Amino acid sequence: VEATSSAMPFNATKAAEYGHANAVRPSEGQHVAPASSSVGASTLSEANHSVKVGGAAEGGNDPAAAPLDRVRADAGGQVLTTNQGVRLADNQSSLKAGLRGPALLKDFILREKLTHFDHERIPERVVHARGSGAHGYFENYRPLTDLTRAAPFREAGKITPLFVRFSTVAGERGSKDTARDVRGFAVKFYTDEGIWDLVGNNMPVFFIQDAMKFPDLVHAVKPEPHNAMPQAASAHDTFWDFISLMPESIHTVMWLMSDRAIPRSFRMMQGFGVHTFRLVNEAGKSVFCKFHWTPKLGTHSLVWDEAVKIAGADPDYNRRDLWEAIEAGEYPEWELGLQVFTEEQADKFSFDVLDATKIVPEELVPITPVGRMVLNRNPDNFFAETEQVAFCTAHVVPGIDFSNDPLLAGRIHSYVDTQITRLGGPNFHELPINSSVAPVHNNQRDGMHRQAIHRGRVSYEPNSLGGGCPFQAGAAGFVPFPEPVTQDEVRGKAEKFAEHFNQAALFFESQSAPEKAHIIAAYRFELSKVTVPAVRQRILSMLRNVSGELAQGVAEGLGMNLPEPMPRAIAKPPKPEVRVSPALSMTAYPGDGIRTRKVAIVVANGVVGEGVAAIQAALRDAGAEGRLVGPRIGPFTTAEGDVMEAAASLENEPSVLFDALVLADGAEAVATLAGMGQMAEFIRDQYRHCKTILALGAASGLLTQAGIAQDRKDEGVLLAESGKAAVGPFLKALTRHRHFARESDPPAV
Ligand code: HDE
Repeated sequence: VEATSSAMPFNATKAAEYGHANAVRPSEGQHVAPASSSVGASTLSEANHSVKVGGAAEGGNDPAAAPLDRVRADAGGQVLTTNQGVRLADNQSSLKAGLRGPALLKDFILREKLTHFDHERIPERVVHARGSGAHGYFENYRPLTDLTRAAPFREAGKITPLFVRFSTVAGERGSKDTARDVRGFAVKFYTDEGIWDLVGNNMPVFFIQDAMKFPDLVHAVKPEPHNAMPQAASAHDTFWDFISLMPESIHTVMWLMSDRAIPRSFRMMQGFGVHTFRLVNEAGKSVFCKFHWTPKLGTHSLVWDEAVKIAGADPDYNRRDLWEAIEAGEYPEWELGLQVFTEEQADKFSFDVLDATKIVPEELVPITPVGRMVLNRNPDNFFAETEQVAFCTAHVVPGIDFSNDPLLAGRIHSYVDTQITRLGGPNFHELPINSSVAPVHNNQRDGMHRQAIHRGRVSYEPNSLGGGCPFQAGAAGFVPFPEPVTQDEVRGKAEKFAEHFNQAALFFESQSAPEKAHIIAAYRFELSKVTVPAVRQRILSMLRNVSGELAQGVAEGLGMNLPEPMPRAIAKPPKPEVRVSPALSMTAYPGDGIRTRKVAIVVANGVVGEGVAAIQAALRDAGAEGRLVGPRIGPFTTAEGDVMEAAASLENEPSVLFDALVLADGAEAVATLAGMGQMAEFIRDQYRHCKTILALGAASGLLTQAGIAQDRKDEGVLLAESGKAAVGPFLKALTRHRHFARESDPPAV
């Protein structure tokens, strides 16, 4: 078989070594040294030299992209082969002894295909199994060299490529996106000085204080081991049993019961590094630091009834949203902010900054914006990139260091360790998505799936045979912050770790009225799924230490009496510095405008086309989408005699997949829709989920039919005669996203 330059041989490097790309056999004794500048001839790690970009990166201009070219495979115009490059004559039938005879063992082609297929799956992540990823970049605003020598923060305008993976925690790889859960927010920075993974969550605190408890927490929340139920849900006995015995978890559970646990979009949630980290500057001076990502689109969430229905209508809801936004050029963006404080400041706080169940309120240490992250490229291949990406908290670069947070300590071990099982050995750093854009040279060798072909005899240091290379970097390398340690070895916790309720109360008291109501409803729902009354009772006794209003509301919802408050671990808890922090409410981050919001414009034959066109154009101008939804998909004739295409139907994209609703005018269309049960359901869900509804002309009858009578009209339910007149008020109402003033528990509609 002759390899031609148009049909690229699989291993171009090898062919080149023998002198020309068409070579089929090496000539005797010939050896061609690989040109050091040629990507094809170098080792994988050498090939990953950073291609640095000054200034702001354009859409898709990602310096981490080019190194991946070496492994990108495109089959366009290519012949089908086995993994060994043998061309396949027939990919339809196995080899048999006669047309009706037995299949033959010597059919290596069938066997290779089935064997590979049998091993297509790798173990899913033990937590955060379900995730979605995207490429992008970080752009630094100004030099932070006084604080840190970390490469991404060195110059103004500096661009560092990155890959982000968002995830749910408890559900399996194929579970739904809209489970009530923490969301992972993991960022891999491909810095000039190596990989830095900031493996965070969309909530700034964690359930436990010490890594020792992590397997227990995960076992408690995962499906129960005897019957593997429930999938992707914390609403079951074992989770709440564990929580009821772990008062340190209550602060994070408050966040979990809030709307933060059901984000409208990955693009509309905050991210947090959670732990206290260290920044270290060139002079070796260190400060403490907490990392915050704030989305440009603001923080927005679903409501619970909606999240439950979306799980059926589109289990890929958040994944699709991220994918479609990036495909449409609506690149999601976050601002990175730092809370920087000294050890002396930290010592004075009423809480311990090494305790991951605590935040540092912004009132004590404000957040300083330092740069922005833009996600501008979808992965080429889900498995190769999003599934195989390996985030590890141990991956830090010079200028970033750890604090003594005991939870972080466990993570520094756990993440590298888990990849060895999940990705099949210690060479996962060579997978293209994981490999550094800074050169990698060391004396680590061999192991399963080694890609690099290390040359020469030397795989030890010190050496003279290799000219002493690779050599130590000294002060230019990673130098750990020399934190003094002179204490006895103990199992235990520092005193301030024993206070569990102050910040849970701070969180609840900082919420708006609708947010508080949603938290109470979430506790009610989750605990209503708990079958053991003693567990519910213990949670209620815990909640009494958080807020009387909360405990009372939950108890009423469960038909229970309030028990005594849970005894506190310390009799006289320290007074909190802050009792209300507005930044803890999602209302603090409304975001700018309505870009990428999806509006359903319901049409049928006989619809008044002029109104539809006016609304659609206005939405387009505002960066939102007006999607035509019909009794079925396909063409419809307007009252004016034009043809409109419905992209969706009431059946295939139900109400919960839209942020707002427009009911178009036209007697014939309204009559058709009035005869469809799904229409009333569609309207009722829009209303119940507090979305903006606009009815044009005769369509107001559909509202009445759905039970939204005159006395239920509010600022989010708009009536108008013409589309043109309605545009202004409609867009204004849409900017508010939800109209919680209409909400009641139980829902009136
Ligand atoms: Fe993780 N966590 N974790 N975690 N975690 C994993 O690593 C672990 C914790 C977080 O998109 C695992 O590669 C321990 C806190 C994210 O690939 C595993 C402890 C925070 C992701 C693991 C924690 C996180 C993971 C599973 C306590 C927020 C997904 C697969 C000591 C700051 C990353 C894997 C991705 C994944 C262990 C606690 C966030 C098993 C032992 C706190 C976002 O190694």
